Amino acid sequence: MSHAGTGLGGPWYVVIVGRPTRADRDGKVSQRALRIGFLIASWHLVGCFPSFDGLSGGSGNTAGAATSDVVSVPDVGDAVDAPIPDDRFEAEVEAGPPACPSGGGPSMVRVPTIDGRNYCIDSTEVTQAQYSQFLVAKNGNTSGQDARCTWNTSFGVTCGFDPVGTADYPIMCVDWCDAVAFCKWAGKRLCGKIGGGSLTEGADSTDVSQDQRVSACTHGGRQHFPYGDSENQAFCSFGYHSGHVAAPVASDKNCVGGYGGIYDMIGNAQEWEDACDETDAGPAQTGCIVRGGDYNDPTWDCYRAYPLTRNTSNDWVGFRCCAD
Ligand SMILES: [Ca+2]
Repeated sequence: MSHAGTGLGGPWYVVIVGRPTRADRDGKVSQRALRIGFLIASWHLVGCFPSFDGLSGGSGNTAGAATSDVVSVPDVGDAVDAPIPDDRFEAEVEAGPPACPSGGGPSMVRVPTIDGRNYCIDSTEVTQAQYSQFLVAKNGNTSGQDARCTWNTSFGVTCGFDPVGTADYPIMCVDWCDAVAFCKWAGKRLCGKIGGGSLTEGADSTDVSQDQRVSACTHGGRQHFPYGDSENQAFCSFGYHSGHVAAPVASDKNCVGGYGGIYDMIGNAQEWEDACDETDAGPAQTGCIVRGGDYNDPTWDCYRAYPLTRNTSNDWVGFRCCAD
C-alpha cells in the first residue's frame, strides 16, 4: 500500500479499530479504540506500519483517496471490552419456560424438579363444575381414549355428582380412564412421570425424581407433608378435621404446598396417578395408584399410596392433571 502525504500536511486517516463493544452500539466509540486508532495512524505516518491491506483483508484503500475509513484489526486481547456477538443471549435469558396449559380444569403452577427441569401441576383437584364442562364438550363421544381404555364406554359420574349445588367440590366417582380423558381434553395429562410417560406401581412411583405428585407435594423431597415436615392434623381435609365429609377444593388454606399455590395434595379426595401395573389381568382390572389420602382417612403424608383397579369409581377418589 502506498500512501501519499506522509508529512503533517498530508491527508488524515480516521481509523476506528476493534469490533464494537456494547458501549459502541449505544452510540459511544470506546476511548480505547480511539487511542489505538491514533497510535496506528501515527505509525503509518512515519512509515512504521506495514500495510492496512494486511489487517483489513485487502480492502484496497489507498491513502489520499479516503478521509474516513473503518479498518478491522485482530482482537488486542482486552477481555473487558470483548465484543458481544449479537442480542440472542439477552433473548434467551428473558424467554423463560412456556406458560402452563389453560384450556380446561384448574389453573396450574409450574414447579421445579430436583434435577433442574420443571413441569406444571393443577393448583387444585379437578372440580365437579370443571368435569361438567368436559362432559358437555364430549357430548357422549368416548373416542380417542388411551389405548388402555378401550373398554371404557362412558365418562359418566357414578355417584354424588351435582355440578351446580357442589360445583367447587372435587369430582369423584370417576374411574382412571375418565381422569385420563379429562386431562387430555384439557390439554394436559394425568399426573405421572416427570418428563413424560407412565410410572409403574413400583419404586418409581415414590421416587421424588420421577413422580410428579410426590415431587411437588414434598417440595423436591425436602418434607413429608405439603405444608412442612411435621404432621398437623388440623391443616388438611382428613377425618379428624373434616368431619368425614369432603370440602370444596382449596378451602383448607393451610393445606398448601409443597410449592405455593397448590392445595389438597393430601386429603379431601384421593387422586389417581398414571402409575399402573400393566402385568395385571386385563386392562380394566389393572391396578393403578391413588395417592394422598382422603376426607375419611387419618392424616397421610405425600408418599403414601395404594392401587385400585382401573375401572374403580368411588366417592373418595378424584384426580388432578399435570403438564410438561
Ligand atoms: Ca387430594
